[in-house]
Amino acid sequence: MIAARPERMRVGVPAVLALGSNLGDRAAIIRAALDAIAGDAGIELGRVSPLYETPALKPDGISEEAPAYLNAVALVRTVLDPLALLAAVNRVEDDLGRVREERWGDRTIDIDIVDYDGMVSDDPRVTLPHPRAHERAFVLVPWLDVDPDAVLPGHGPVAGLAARAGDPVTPYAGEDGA
Ligand code: A4P
Ligand code: MG
Repeated sequence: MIAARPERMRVGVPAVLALGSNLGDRAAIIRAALDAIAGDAGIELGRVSPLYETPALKPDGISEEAPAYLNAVALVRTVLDPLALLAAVNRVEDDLGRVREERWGDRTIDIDIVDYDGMVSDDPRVTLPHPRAHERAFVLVPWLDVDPDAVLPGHGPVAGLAARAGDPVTPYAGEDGA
């Protein structure tokens, strides 16, 4: 009998999730979100980036008044379609006390789908890739940590995008992000 190659036994498709928190015990909340994602029957959690501290980006630019974020990126594989994956991560947000008030408002946890198997979609419910990921160092830098060869569909290699993105990201000393 020929042994199956490990790749063949993998199920689902790869996706990239971005996590951000700027309220409460940010590191603990991101860790709890990752645990909940890992516990979802339809999602297999892969590599998780370190945490980065990043000033809050508001619709009119970076705000030093708003609480700073911790951001991280997680690679997953999933058998869920994009809408079902979004519903799953929205449930995790809700369970962790996310309140939706203002756009880009402060939040305990935000989980975005950055990339879903290279898919391109302008569905407003789940736009792929995430429409602002290409210009955000707080997404690109941690993504590069977990996948140095990553490519953002329609925008090119993440390494080049990260080098061009201007927002400051600082490795978070308090945690290892795992
Ligand atoms: N939606 C569409 N496409 C997606 C996708 N690919 N992933 C829809 C996730 N959601 C997607 O999301 C609003 C709507 O986007 C949902 O109905 C969903 O169907 P939301 O999470 O309720 O609200 P939001 O996150 O405030 O809105 P938005 O426009 O997605 O915000 P962004 O662009 O994600 O920005 N600053 C720092 N330093 N770090 C951050 O992480 N995050 C934001 C949020 C702003 N500033 C930040 C950070
Ligand atoms: Mg969001």
